[in-house]
Amino acid sequence: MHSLLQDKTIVVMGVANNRSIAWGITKSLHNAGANLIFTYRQERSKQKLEKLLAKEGIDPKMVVACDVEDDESIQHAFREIGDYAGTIHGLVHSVAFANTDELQGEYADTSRDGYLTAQNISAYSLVAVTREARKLMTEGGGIVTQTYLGAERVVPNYNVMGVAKAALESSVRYLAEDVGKDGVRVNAVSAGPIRTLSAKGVAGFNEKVSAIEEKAPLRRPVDQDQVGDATAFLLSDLARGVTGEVLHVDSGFHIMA
Ligand code: NDP
Ligand code: KAL
Repeated sequence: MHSLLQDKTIVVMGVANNRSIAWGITKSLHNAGANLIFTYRQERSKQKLEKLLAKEGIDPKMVVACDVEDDESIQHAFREIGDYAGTIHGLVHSVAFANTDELQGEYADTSRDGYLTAQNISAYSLVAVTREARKLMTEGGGIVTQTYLGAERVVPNYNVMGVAKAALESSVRYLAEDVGKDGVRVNAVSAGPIRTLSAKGVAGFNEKVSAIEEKAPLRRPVDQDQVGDATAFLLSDLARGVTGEVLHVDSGFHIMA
């Protein structure tokens, strides 16, 4: 396992704290031998990240600020990464945001601003970071984003985020075609519900975990480590024939009627 991503340099976006899916991914990538670079938005996330890395004994290659709402911030971050690290082999996109008041009630009530915010941060950001990251993937590579079943089906309260995730999943396919000629693969993991900072306080979350425990073939909840290992697989040569794919890591919940 330790050699799966040996000598690979991978950029991880979206660690906010120890519950973040991106933190589960970090541990899997580290165990697989990867060198890691991190991006963060809020200073608070950077502090949490640095504490976690120290505690886990992970020595990051770089920690760089990157607000995916801002093209200049993205370009600046990847220029710094290129200048310091040179070639990268992977990118993990684990970032999403919608206003809390749009994550309840009817989707029909979504405001134009709220719609655009969700699309901007949660879907367009993958397009923008893929464009910058591919320039540094001179030896080919893998890009993995995080999505949810609400992209495919109507999940109460997920609303505007479901529509943003539908755009994200479609972007995975279109981007896979664009960058495939450079030997870069683009895939998504569709995770079951995991209690993270983002999930905190959003309506209907607990019921979603109960539904997995009752209805999913494996009858147990999904955790960050399971998503981490699936992401490590998709970034590795084991998945060299896989691109444009959405891999469900949800105890099989999505196959049930
Ligand atoms: P977290 O709250 O731990 O992570 C969300 C991250 O998004 C934070 O690190 C946050 O950074 C970052 N972020 C938000 N806006 C921006 C921005 N403008 N620029 C840069 N970073 C930004 O939650 P999760 O780990 O749950 O979420 C990670 C991904 O997993 C998301 O795409 C989510 O939709 C997806 N997902 C989550 C599931 C779950 O059940 N938790 C299920 C399926 C998918 P900061 O705090 O520094 O602003
Ligand atoms: C059906 C589910 C129940 C929950 C409904 C909506 C969940 C939306 C996810 C979205 C990413 C949440 C937010 O954007 C929260 C935001 O409005 C407030 N939180 C923050 O600003 C915190 C501090 C920062 C760190 O968060 C972000 N995002 O920056 C869906 C469940 C079952 C599965 C989930 C949670 C899916 C998912 O996409 O996260």
